[in-house]
This record gives sequence, C-alpha cells and structure tokens, in this order.
Amino acid sequence: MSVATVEDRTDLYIAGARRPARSGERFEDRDPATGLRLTEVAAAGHEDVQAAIDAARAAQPGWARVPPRERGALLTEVARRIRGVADDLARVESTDTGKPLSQARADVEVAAQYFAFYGGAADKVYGDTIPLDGDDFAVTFREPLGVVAQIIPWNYPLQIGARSLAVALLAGNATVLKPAEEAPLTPLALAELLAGAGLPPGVVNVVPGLGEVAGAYLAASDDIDHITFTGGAETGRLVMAAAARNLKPVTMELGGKSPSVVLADADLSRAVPVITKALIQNTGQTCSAGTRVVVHASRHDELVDRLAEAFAAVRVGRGLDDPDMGPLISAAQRERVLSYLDVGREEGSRMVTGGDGRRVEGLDGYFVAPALLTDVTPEMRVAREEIFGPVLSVLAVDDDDEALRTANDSPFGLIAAVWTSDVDRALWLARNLQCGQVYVNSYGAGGGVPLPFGGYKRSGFGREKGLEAIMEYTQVKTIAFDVRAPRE
Ligand code: TXE
Repeated sequence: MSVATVEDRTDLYIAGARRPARSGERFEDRDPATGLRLTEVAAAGHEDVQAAIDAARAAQPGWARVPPRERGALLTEVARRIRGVADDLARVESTDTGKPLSQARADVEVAAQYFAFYGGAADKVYGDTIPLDGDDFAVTFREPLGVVAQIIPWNYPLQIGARSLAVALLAGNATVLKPAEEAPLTPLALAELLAGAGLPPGVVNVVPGLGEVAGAYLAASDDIDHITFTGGAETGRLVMAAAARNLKPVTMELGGKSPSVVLADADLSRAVPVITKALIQNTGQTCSAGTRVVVHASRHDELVDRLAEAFAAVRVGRGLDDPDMGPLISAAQRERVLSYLDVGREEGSRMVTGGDGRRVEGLDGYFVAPALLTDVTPEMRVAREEIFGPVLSVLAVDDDDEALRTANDSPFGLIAAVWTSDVDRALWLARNLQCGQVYVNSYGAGGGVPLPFGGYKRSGFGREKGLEAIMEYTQVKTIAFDVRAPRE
C-alpha cells in the first residue's frame, strides 16, 4: 500500500507511529468538489500535542548529532521517494484541496525539489571567521533552534509542508507540524515518507486538529523554541500573542494583495495568460495570487477585453478531472468570496465577467467563476483586503509614478509583477515596489524553491524558501579566541 491514499479514518503521527487522538475525537475532512465526507481525521487535543512536543524534544539532540552530510543524504532520498509515489500523492492532494490534478502534480514535484535543495545544502551551512585585535579571532556556528512548531494552511499542504519540514530538518531541528483541518492528508504522507527514508521516530510529528485547540496549544507552549505560521492575519495575531507570552520567536507568512503593474508599453499577448494564471491558480487561494492589476489608462480597455475573454474560457470543475480551476476549499470560503463580490458592487466597481457560484454538472461542490472587477479605486475594500478567491481588481492610472504609488498603496507587500518593454522602467519599479519579490514580465518561477520568500508590511516577516530560510531555522553561536604568541 502506498503511503499516499485516502482512508476512511486518518490518524495523528507522533513519535514515529500513527495513533488516534487520546480523546477519540475526530473531525470531518470534506471533498471540496462534492461537499461530501472524504475521511474522518483524529483531532489532536492538548495531551496529543504535548506528546508530540515531548517526542520531538527527546529526539532532537540525537538528530542534531547526525553528521550534516547524512542528514542531507536522507532528505535527498525523500525527494526520490516523493517522486516514486508522485501519482498517488498528486491524487490525494487534488482530492483534499480541490486543485486540478496537473497543479497537484506540479506541487508534488516542487515538494521533491525542496527536499533535494535542502538535502544538497545540509553540509554547506558554514559560519563566519571574524578577525579581532592582533591575532585574536572569532568564529560563528549556525546551530539548530531545537523543537520548532509549524502551523500551516490548507492551500498548499504538500508544498508548504515540504518547505517547512525540509529546512527545519536540514538544520538539525525536530518539528511538530499542525496541518489545517481542511487538508491534512499530504503532510501526514510526508512524515511517513521521511520515516521510510530512515528518519528517527520523534524528529517529525504531524498533529492534525482544530486550530483553536491543537494550533492554539502549540502556539502557547513554552516547550517549543520557534513558531512558523502560514495563514490569515487574524490567526497570525493570535499565534504571535500566544508566543509573546513565552518570548518565542515567530516567522509569519500572512498573505497579500499582490499587484501586476501593466505599463503603457507592455506586451499584452504575453501578460494576459500570465495574469490569468496568477489569479486562477489554486482558485485564487494562494498567498501570492495576483489579485490586483494596476494598468496605464491607455491600455486599460484592451487589457480588460482580453482578460474577460480569457476568464470566460476558464474551465471550472473537479480537481481530478483536471480542469483549469477547481472549487474553493470550503463552503465558508465560497461564502466569503461571494460576499466580497457584493461588497465590490456596493462600492461602485463594475463586474465585467464572472461572480456567480458556478454549477458543475453532477457536483455540489464549492465552485465559483473567476470574476473581473473594473472601476476599482485604491480605497475600496476589494482593492485592499485579501479575498482569497478568483477575484481580480483592475485599477487604472495615468502615469508610471501613479502606477508605483497605487501598487504600493496596500497594507500588504508579498510579491508584485511589472509588465513593460523598457528595462529602465522595469528596474526602477522593481527597486521601489514595497514587497518581498518582484517578477519582471513574468509571475512566479515554478515553485520558487531557491528564492527567498516573505512579506513586507502586513504580509508578514521572516523569510522562507531558498538558502535564506536556513537563517530562520538556526541560531548563531560566536566563539572568540584569545591568541597569545609563544614568547609572550
Ligand atoms: O486560515 P487560518 P483560514 C487567509 C485567507 C483566508 C483567511 C482565513 O485570506 O480567507 O486567511 O482562512 C490554524 N491558534 N489565508 O481561517 O485560520 C489552522 O488550523 C493556532 C492566507 O483557513 O489562518 C490552520 O492550520 N493556530 C493564507 C492555520 O492556522 C490556529 C493561507 C491557518 O488557518 C488557530 C490560509 C489558533 N487560534 C488562509 N486558529 C496564506 N498566507 O497563504 C486556526 N489555526
């Protein structure tokens, strides 16, 4: 049997073994395409999360002593094993999240790349040499943090699970990972793949459970050393407040309202398919989704016409049938998206296309059509708030300065794209946009595995992905030497 299958009952993963919650409690994980129950998942309670933390605490020193080269070899082996069960993993991810099968396949490959990338980096985490007075000097080591807590969302459980686990393990940490209620299955599969590759029990623990129970307990624990949280701003605030009580450091990835800036000289035939994909990927439920377009007035009508045509052609359906766009994750998320469309109407924006809860033959899932809103101005809620669905707000501007001002006029600052044929304008914008990543005449770079990723402003702080993430998962020790010459 593959590690990646959907079973009727799904258990926790603690200290190298699958087990039900001590309370026996379970919650339903639903298929977003049908609204029907997919599996019943053990709901970790306080005792279970504590058991996971204890297991991680016990296992961590031994794991940190494994030579970096061997830790790296194990992670590299996990990459191989992920690719070996790619089809199964992709089907589970597609079923659990609703995303189209080919996107789930891409997520599997990105997950494998995280393990390969950090596996290769494991024995290359060097410190510095710092010259002091005379012959004195100091050296630095990057040491593990210890036991890290990772609270992840439902939109990319496999990718985010992989990026979190791989870098934490590379650095010699042990982890307790809390997946989201809506999509906990592939992070559990990752834990089993790691065990199959030889990871000692207790180094990775995965505790599905309700956010306000399992997540809150983990965030408030004094027995962990760091928290990485990816999710909504409101929950991020709660997690940070809980961590503050114990003075625990946090890394926060809180989403965005990322703009594509289309200047007067942009190549629209190149931009339109990319802007469309940047929105509809994962049904708009991507922290870095391109949900605002800031366009020069001279190109506005042409861009809107082309986007409307592209949106109307988007095939919406069940993930396993591999459409262009699947359902939203839950009934609640669908309600949220539809209510924002009402807000947009009330605020005076114009809906050019989409906006309906779309019916898909024979399915009762959480579908919507991609929506295109024009006449949007920067102060509108549909321009400022993260909707987390396929809703694109178009804002017209008169010149490059206004384009920059409008793009930056947001509480968020995760990523941005610039569309222009002029290298000077591209560089000027890229340098002045307030966000963590800027793409020029593109949007995203595959999974962006080697690229530091994280927000300015309310999009969060700290960086994940790339070599930069190793800094987040290690702490620096400095050792100074007093060197005396032999005759002194
Ligand atoms: O996220 P939550 P939700 C945004 C997006 C979305 C909104 C709400 O705008 O519409 O957030 O989504 C766990 N203590 N993003 O409610 O609650 C929860 O179990 C500790 C952006 O689904 O942030 C899950 O594991 N943990 C985003 C994780 O937090 C708690 C991705 C994220 O869920 C907790 C997802 C608590 N009190 C949503 N309550 C992104 N940045 O990509 C919940 N959790």
